[in-house]
Amino acid sequence: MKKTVLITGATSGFGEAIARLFSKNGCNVIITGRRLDRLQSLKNEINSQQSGKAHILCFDVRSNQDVLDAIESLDASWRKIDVLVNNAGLASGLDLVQNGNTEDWDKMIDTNVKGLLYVSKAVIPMMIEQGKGHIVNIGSTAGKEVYEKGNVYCASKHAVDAISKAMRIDLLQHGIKVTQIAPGAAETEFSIVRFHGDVERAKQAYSGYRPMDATDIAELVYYSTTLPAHLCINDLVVTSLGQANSFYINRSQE
Ligand code: NDP
Ligand code: 8X3
Repeated sequence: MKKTVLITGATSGFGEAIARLFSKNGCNVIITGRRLDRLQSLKNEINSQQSGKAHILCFDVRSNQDVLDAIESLDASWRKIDVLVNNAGLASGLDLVQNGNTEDWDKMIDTNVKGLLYVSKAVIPMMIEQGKGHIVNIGSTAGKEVYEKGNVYCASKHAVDAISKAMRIDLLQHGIKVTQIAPGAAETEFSIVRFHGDVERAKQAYSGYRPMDATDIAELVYYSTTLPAHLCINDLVVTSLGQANSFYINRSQE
């Protein structure tokens, strides 16, 4: 029986790479995000090239009603979700707290924290009914440390850290695994979004060292979900060789 994997934020970066890797390995993937054109081209690619199949759910994780409607729309062949990857998220802006833009704050908290909770709440009852499942939350080193101007993004990822620990406790009785993967810097569209479309500024975040890329994170998500049934990676912090933590990056390749 093929596994079914629901990935939020599959239109770009980590989520897109995760969808490709799981479908390549024979899993059926439910790919989600707000950009329907990207979801459609990823679905076409997966359905024509990979052994797993793709199904699209296009919704904004910030709307609880849209999340519920999307999950409710799944027919029986897609409702047995084995793995949920809570990946959709963003940083918006990089400002001192006293200069922060409250629209940026709302976006980060509503997406990274409330969105993750809404999707989880919609999917968990299916996993409880099955008596198994695996939730992988994409946190960040920003959920382990706080850096200058990171304020609200760091707070949102500290919330993911806390929610992951709490979910593991609450779901223990149901045999549902909960893993947090907390990456450092990886080159995706993340910094372009953080800097509101400023591509040059985004590039500078990765200058002088080799950051991780989306396929690195996909490999770790896949690894953590293919361990023996009795094992669960609780928390996995990962950076590239050039990064020690949020503060120390060896940019000597400038
Ligand atoms: P990208 O910007 O490349 O991808 C972000 C994904 O999230 C997109 O598919 C986007 O889809 C989706 N998304 C954003 N907002 C929403 C929303 N409101 N509703 C639904 N989907 C949404 O960034 P990454 O791949 O790098 O980021 C993925 C996750 O990894 C995020 O949670 C991020 O915080 C985390 N992370 C990233 C790191 C990095 O250095 N890149 C390091 C540590 C953690 P769409 O716009 O189509 O809705
Ligand atoms: C993304 C990594 O260092 O920008 O979560 O916080 S960082």
